[in-house]
Amino acid sequence: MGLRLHLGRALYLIVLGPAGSGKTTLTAAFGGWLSEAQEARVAYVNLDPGADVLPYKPDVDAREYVTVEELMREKGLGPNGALVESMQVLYERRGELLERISQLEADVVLVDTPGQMELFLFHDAGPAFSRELAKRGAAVALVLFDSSLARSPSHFATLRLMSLVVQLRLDVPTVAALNKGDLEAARRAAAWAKDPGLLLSDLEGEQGVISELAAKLVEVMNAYSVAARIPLVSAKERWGFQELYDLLHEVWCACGDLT
Ligand SMILES: Nc1nc2c(ncn2[C@@H]2O[C@H](COP(=O)(O)OP(=O)(O)O)[C@@H](O)[C@H]2O)c(=O)[nH]1
Ligand SMILES: [Mg+2]
Repeated sequence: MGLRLHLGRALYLIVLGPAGSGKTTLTAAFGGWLSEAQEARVAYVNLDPGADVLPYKPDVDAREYVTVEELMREKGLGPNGALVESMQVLYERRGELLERISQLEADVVLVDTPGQMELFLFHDAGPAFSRELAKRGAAVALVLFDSSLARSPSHFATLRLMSLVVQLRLDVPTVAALNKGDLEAARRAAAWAKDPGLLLSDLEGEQGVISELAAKLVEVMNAYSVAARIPLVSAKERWGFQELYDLLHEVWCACGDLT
């Protein structure tokens, strides 16, 4: 089908989310779906220097430049110190990495990020990569949440808030998705994602200042999010991808028009 023909340039999809939300699993699964169902040319970038075994074959891999393991061994750092240091190394070598990323012959470049989202987000590395990718193509951030962890309406609202933080830090259009939709515990989060009205009425049913704050936040998020819809997906069982794709398509076509 040739997405690139339609778009005129590559889509860089930066996959973020809290540790264990399924970034790496989704990168592999969604990449496979894009190449099969959409006949897209897909490339993979791993920006997680702490990754062990990956379920996809990275075309560009941060671990060629630095690994958390070697920093711990060679510099005697603890795990957190090594993670922070590894972000610094990626930041300093971003020119080389970005050069290689720009050379990829792909319609969609999936960018997997460190297990611990805050490392990438709050270090200069994250914004530097997103800014540079946005110059080279259409850059969109995809924030994944583990839907089984959003059990109360206010907790669900804080997840939404996180995607707004990502948008503020990375300065690219940001789309949220609920992952692990196959789990029984995902049901309630799925219902709130589908129906913002239900979320607001359930928030009203919650007690205290937190629920009031959360209700206000939902209003703000609805006003500022590029995409209010939150698709439910399962990276493990590989479903929900068409809905996710449609949403991304809307967003990247809009950002294509703006530049
Ligand atoms: N049930 C279920 N588990 C998932 C799904 N996606 C990822 N996982 C599991 O969640 C854990 C963390 O996944 P991973 O992709 O490594 O998360 P990351 O830290 O965000 O990269 C692994 O055990 C995955 O098998 C999903 O859609 N459903
Ligand atoms: Mg990962």
